[in-house]
Amino acid sequence: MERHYTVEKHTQILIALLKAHGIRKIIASPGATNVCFLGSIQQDPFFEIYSSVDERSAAFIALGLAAESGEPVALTCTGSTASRNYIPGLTEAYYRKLPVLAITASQHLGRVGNNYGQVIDRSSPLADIVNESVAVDCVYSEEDEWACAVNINKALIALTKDGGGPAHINLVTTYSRDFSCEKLPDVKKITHISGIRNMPSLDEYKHIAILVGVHRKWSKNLSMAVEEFCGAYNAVVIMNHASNYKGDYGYNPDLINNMKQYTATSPLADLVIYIGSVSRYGSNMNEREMWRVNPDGKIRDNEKKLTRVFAMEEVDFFRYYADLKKGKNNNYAKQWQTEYEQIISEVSELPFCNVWIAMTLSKLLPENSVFHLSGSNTARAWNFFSISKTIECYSNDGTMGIDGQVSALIGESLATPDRLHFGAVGDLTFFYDMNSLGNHHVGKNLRLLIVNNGVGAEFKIYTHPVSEFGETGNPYMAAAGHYGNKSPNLIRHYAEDLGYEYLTASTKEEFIESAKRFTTPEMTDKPMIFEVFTNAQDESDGIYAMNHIASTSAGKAKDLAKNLVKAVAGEKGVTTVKKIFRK
Ligand SMILES: Cc1ncc(C[n+]2csc(CCOP(=O)(O)OP(=O)(O)O)c2C)c(N)n1
Ligand SMILES: [Mg+2]
Repeated sequence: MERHYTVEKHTQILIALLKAHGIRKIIASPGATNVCFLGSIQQDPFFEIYSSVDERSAAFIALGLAAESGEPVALTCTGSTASRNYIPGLTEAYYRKLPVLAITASQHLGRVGNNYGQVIDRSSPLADIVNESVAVDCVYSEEDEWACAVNINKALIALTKDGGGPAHINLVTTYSRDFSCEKLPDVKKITHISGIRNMPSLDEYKHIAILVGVHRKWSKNLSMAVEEFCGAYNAVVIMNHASNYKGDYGYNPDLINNMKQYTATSPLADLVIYIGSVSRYGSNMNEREMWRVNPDGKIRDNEKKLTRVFAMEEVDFFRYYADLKKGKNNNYAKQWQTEYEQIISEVSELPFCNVWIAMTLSKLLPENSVFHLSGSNTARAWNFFSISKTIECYSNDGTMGIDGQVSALIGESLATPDRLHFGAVGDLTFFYDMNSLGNHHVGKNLRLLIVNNGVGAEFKIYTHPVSEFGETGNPYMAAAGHYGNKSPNLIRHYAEDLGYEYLTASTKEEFIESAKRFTTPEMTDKPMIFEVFTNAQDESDGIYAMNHIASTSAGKAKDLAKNLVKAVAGEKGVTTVKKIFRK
C-alpha cells in the first residue's frame, strides 16, 4: 500500500506550515509517538531528513546544521524522556540564538498526570531553552483548525524573530495508521516583518481599510501619516469612540454592521490594517488579508485573516507608505461615510433609553472635554452616534469589565483638572465601583451620567440569549433588583452627602432640562452626578429600532434565511448562513 501523509489534520497543518516557512532540514529520532509526523514527511521530497538515535546528540547536530547552513532545523522524537535529552542542545542553541525547532510527540494531553505509560508533562519549559512553546492538538472544528495554524505560526516565527532562537511544538498524536492523505491542506502563513527593509507592496489591494481598536491619544505625527496614507491609497479608517481617530477618513461601522435587514452597498475592503489594541467591533469587511501593526510584533488574529505582523511603531509604518505615493483621494471613505449619514438621518422615534440619551447628549457634550464611555449597552448605544472631534474618549475596552469604569474616569479627570471629564455608565457598573466617588481627590471637573434601569439591561436586549428566558432570566443572569431597585433616593443621598451636585430625569423632557446644566461648558463649583431612570423594555426597543432603520432586498433575504434556519437547524445553521451571505 502506498503511503502519503497522515490523516491527522493537525499534523498535516504542521507539515504544510513547515513547508510554507521553508523549514526542510529535520533530525529524526526513532519511536512510536512521532510516527504520524515522520511517516508523512519521509515520503515528501521537500524534506531533508537525518537520523540520530540519541536525542541529546540530535539536538546538537541540529544546532550545528543550523549554524553552518543558516537555515532553521527541526527535531522530532517520541514520548517519554526522549525530549528531555534535547535540553542541553536547546540550551546551547538558546544562548547562541540558533533556530532549532523541537517537535516533541505526545499522547492525548488529558493523560498527563494520570500515570499513563510514557506520558510526561511538557507544559512548563525551562526559562532558557526556547523562545516559544506551543501545544498542537487534534482539530475537530474550524475554530480548532484556525487556532492550530496560529499556534504553529507563532512557534515558527519565533525561530527567527528578535534575532532568533529555539522554539518548541508539543505535537499530540492519535497513532493513526492511515496515511492516505495525498494533498496537504491550504494553510495561512503568517509573516513577521521588522524594519522597513522588507515592506510589501500595496499595489494588489483594491480597497484598504485601517481598523483602529482602543487607542491612546494620537500623536501629531501619527495623525499626519495616516491622513497622508489614506489620501494616497484611498483608504477608510474604521473606528469607534475609543479609537480616538479625529481625521477626515473615519467611519464608525456599528450602525451598519448591526442592521438586521440591510446589506452595505459600499465595497468591502480586501486588506484591513489593524492598529491600536482590543477592538470592541469587527471590521465586517470579510477581507482577504489582515495586517497587524504594533511594536510588540505579536500575532493577534482576531478576524482570523492575519497574514502579516509588522513589529514597528504605527507612525513608521504609515510614514513609509505615505512617502512612496502622494494623493488626496477620499472616495472610498466618502462612500462609507455617506452610507452611514443616510441611514442615521432616518432614525425614527425612539423610546426613552440609552440610545435616545446617547443621540441627544452626543450633540451637547462641550468642545474640548473628555469622555469616558463604559461598556455593555451604554457603549453600544453611544457608538451609533458621532461626537465632536475635539473630544477625547476613553473606555476600558482592554477587557470590557464593569468593575473599574468610575475609577478610570476619576484617574483621567485627575490628569487634566482644568478640562471637563464626562462619564456614562449603567447602574450595575456604577454600584460596582461606587466607593471611588468618595475619593477625596475627585475634582469639580467630573460629571457622571448613570443610566439606571435596575438590571443588566445588556441581558434583556432582544438579541441576547438571556432575553429568551424572559422573566426567569432576571434574578441571576440579568441581576435585576439589586442596589435599591431603582430607588429615587439612594444615589441622590450618596452623591449629595459627598458634595456632588445631583441631577435626575425619568422622561425625555426632564432629561433635556437637566442635560443643559449637566453639559454647561463652564467649570461649576461641584462635580455632578446625573441619574437617569429607564426600563429594560425601552432599552431593548431602542436597540431594535436602530437595527431596523433601513433595509435592502439582499438584507431582508439574509434575515429571512437566518430566521428560517434558526427555527429548523438552530444556531449552528445560522453561522453557516452568515458565512454564505458574507461572501
Ligand atoms: C467585572 C465584570 N463582571 C461581569 C461582567 C458581565 N457583564 C457585562 S454587561 C453587564 C451588566 C451591566 O449592567 P449595567 O451597568 O446596569 O448596564 P446596562 O447593561 O443595564 O446598560 C455584566 C454584568 C463584566 N463585563 N465585567
Ligand atoms: Mg442597568
